[in-house]
Amino acid sequence: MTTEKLSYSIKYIIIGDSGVGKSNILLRYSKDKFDPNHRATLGIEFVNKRINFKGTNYTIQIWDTAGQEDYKSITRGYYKSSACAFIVYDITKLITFKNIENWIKDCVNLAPKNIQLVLIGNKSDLEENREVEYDMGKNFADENNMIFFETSALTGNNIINAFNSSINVIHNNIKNSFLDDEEMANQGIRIEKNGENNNKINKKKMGNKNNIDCCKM
Ligand SMILES: Nc1nc2c(ncn2[C@@H]2O[C@H](COP(=O)(O)OP(=O)(O)OP(=O)(O)O)[C@@H](O)[C@H]2O)c(=O)[nH]1
Ligand SMILES: [Mg+2]
Repeated sequence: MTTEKLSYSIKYIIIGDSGVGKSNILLRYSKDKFDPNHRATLGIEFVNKRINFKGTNYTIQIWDTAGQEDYKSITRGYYKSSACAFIVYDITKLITFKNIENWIKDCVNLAPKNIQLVLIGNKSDLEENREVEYDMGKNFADENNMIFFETSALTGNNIINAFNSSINVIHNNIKNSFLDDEEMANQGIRIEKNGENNNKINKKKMGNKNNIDCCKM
């Protein structure tokens, strides 16, 4: 029997239309910051955030994708081996909610079948411009087995809750041994021993401040 303390690396992907606030959700979660300008993500970027959740160490490796159509051929390559997908719309733009179905189709076609889906209605601070009612998001999420939160990357509302509730599902799956090693690997969950991260790609071009690594691809 091993006495090594295991930790886990979990791959997340954030998808959704351009401008819904994907990069700012990640910025808020990883650095507790907000960028008022829309600097469209070009291709794909990732951030590693290390956390302790219920006594277990996790590296949450979050891949932030470009929402712009031009980059789809690049970003589609990053769905595989993801344990969790955040699918984001903007509560002030109905079209971004309507497009959620297309983003789910991409997940069904490209991601592992047991991927945990999280539906995020972002920009909840802009109540006066709301086009998508809370219940529309909640009902859609319930029908499609998704976790649901309305968030604001601007105020930080519900950002940590959204990550923690998805980590909780994955944590329970791991701790209750619902997944064997192969299923974990297929779902982007990597076991790390003594804090060693074996993924060579992650070590490329990484900064390392405050438990955060990041990289532009
Ligand atoms: N009021 C408000 N504005 C937000 C919020 N989140 C993002 N924004 C703004 O919306 C714009 C787009 O945000 P981004 O995070 O760049 O959007 P994105 O989804 O990453 O866009 P792409 O990289 O092009 O796919 C920026 O001007 C942000 O400052 C929010 O919660 N509230
Ligand atoms: Mg972006």
